[in-house]
Amino acid sequence: MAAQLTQTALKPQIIPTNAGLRTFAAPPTALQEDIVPNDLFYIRNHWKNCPEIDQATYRLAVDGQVSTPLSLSYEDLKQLPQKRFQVTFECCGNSPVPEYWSKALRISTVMEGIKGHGIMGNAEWAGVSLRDVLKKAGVKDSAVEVMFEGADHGPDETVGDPPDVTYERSLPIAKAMHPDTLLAYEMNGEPLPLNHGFPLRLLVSGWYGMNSVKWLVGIHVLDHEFKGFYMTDRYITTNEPGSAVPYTYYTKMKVKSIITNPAPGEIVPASGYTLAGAAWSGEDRITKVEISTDSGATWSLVDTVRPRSDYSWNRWEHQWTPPGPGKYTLMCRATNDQGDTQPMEFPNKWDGRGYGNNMVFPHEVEVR
Ligand SMILES: Nc1nc2c(c(=O)[nH]1)N[C@H]1C(S)=C(S)[C@@H](COP(=O)(O)O)O[C@H]1N2
Ligand SMILES: [Mo]
Repeated sequence: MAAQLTQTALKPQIIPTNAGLRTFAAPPTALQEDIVPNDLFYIRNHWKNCPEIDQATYRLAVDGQVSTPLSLSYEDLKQLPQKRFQVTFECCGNSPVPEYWSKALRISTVMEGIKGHGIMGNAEWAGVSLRDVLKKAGVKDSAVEVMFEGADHGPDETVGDPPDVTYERSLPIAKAMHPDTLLAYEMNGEPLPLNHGFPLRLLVSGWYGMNSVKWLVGIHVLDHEFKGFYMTDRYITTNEPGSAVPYTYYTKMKVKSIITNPAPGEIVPASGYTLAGAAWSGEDRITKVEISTDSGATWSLVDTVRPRSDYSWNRWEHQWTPPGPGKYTLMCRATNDQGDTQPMEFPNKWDGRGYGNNMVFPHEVEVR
């Protein structure tokens, strides 16, 4: 019995990031492998209980600016041509700087999971092109956006107001019609787990996580911009005072990279060590990853950047022989094919939310 308890304690588990048990981060070691296993993949739910949908009676409504409104069963969706590929995504609240740990979450206690970069993951997804479903319904010329309705609703998690709001997000028609925007029913070869949106979720390849609506029950084609609560009151950043555009609405993921090896607390041997990590940039390509082992004073190109698979992160490695025992601050910095490089500091300082942090992160290590 005692042995069994020890075994359970050693098994890596997702880590709560808020007191309401709505968000769980992947443990740092789960980000060391190419694919994050389903039971360690981060969970971001707006309400504690997720909807339990019966696959047999499930229907997906497709309506609005279409010539033929549809009501599709799980089996109907399975009949359509399948697409299967890897997609990395992160919550736009991933990697908040320490000043925002409690502020962004409106809690006084800092939960362990909020530290680091665990509110992200990479998995292999299978499903159908949203485009195929929209084409079946016949999108009218009047269409501007497509709104996605989740089955979950309730009072807003932080302030309780609105008292009953549904998780709904929209996409511009061009992204909705992109062949790699998926309606996913499988995650790493298994039916979508309950917490990840069973039986069906939207998967907006290359974009921040909040766009990928889980427990998807409605696809509504609109002739106007959708102004729902989770579009206009959440997941935005107030721009610097005096900016021409007042808000940033997060869409495609910004260029970013992290160090995964060594994991926090892991001691690096003085004889040498292979540093490793991941780099990604939404729809764009990573062209360069640099590493610094002296707090950003000097930089060199990492030894190896592995090609990404579809929309996955790029894994990278770098051989390091430390000058000697002691404490070091490591950093990695990625650049994409648009010429964007990670900033050295948190980019949205004036805003209280902590979203969209793609800064170069200090990674403290001890060499013995
Ligand atoms: N219906 C619904 N979809 C949702 C959410 C939600 O709470 N309800 N959370 C969103 C957010 S903020 C993120 S980051 C991702 C997280 O997906 P995951 O829990 O599968 O990792 O789902 C998005 N889709
Ligand atoms: Mo999120």
